[in-house]
Amino acid sequence: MARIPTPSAADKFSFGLWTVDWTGQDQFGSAARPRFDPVEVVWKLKEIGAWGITFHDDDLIPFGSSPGERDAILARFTKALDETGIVVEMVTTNTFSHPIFKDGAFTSNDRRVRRFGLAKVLANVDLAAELGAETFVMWGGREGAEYDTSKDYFAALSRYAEGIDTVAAYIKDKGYGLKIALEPKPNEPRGDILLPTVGHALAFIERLEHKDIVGLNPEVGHEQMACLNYTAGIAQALWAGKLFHIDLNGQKSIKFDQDLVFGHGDLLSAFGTVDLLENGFPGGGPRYDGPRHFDYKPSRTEDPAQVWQTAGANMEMYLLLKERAVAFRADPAVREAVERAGVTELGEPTLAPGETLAEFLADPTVYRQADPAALAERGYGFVQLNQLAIEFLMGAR
Ligand code: GLT
Ligand code: MN
Ligand code: MN
Repeated sequence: MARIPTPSAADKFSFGLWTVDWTGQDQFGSAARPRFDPVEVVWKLKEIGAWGITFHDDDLIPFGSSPGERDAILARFTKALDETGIVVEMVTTNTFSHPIFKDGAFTSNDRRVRRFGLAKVLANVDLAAELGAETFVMWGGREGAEYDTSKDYFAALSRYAEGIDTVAAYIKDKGYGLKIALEPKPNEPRGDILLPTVGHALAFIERLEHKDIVGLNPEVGHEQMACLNYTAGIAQALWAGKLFHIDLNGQKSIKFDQDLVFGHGDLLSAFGTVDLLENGFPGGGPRYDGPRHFDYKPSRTEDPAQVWQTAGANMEMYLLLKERAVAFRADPAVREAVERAGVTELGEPTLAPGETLAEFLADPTVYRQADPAALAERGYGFVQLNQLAIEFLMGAR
């Protein structure tokens, strides 16, 4: 008997309009499906149990639309939002499709392009605020280079910071409740993209004037394209107080950005991610309570009806993993293995309460008289703990 969980608005699942609406056009082939009407997408998302929708300015309002066309599109769209209760939780800007942005927007070598890009982003900030979004994602897919000789990286980072700070200052000036979430990616479409990983982006944010409202939107596949651990990445973003949003999807190893259904790539890593999102750090700490946002692409092989099955698959994968991760943490055998592994011991500060560095250095038992062989004796049992996790994941427990 299959036990398939049913998503509801309380799960806070959201989808990019560009995800379900992807026509399958890629580097090697033309569109394999027609586009949906955005109003139909809103109703379909409601039907399958999603809570929110996100979009790029151009996904909804085609580039070059007249003000009249823009208003008509927005009127129909917001009517569907009102009727369904679907929320616009995040808005982002397309600064990568039009050939204007072939060398980037905020970091194009051409200052006229940088000014055009900045104005496009600011106009979209107004739209995001108008629709009640909480997060403004910025993915700089064209901010980068193919050739080191083509880019002054110092100047590029300075212009990038100038751009983000200008947008943040505008948000504050207008009194909008928006937060900016930068989305790292190592490469594709550029040969190398600036802010390639969570770590690079966190370090970049620290240099910003308005860093208080700038955080991250890490994507599963983007970290995995760089051979990095997504769960560890979002953990560090949480530790830094910067996990503002997430893009969930699937990726199988280091290759082009696959944007598979969440859990259809590295399933064990997805389990770790859901465990962190739903159960938090084992010893407590900051939690992520934002949207569970999917940024995937329904494979080109799927027909329009199957697109909605793929969207449902993301939510189903998440809920199944959630159920497994919650059961895992509640199990007495797991708690015992966690204890044995010393996972909870790590929460204890290394220096004793009130212990000075001088006292620490003066204690001979710590180092000079310590018995390295005895310290090396301990077995941690990490493999058994991991085996338990997999047994839960596979439904054996
Ligand atoms: C693009 C990219 C995604 C980003 C989107 C936001 S656009 O599809 O591949 O990872 O999240 O700009
Ligand atoms: Mn991606
Ligand atoms: Mn993404």
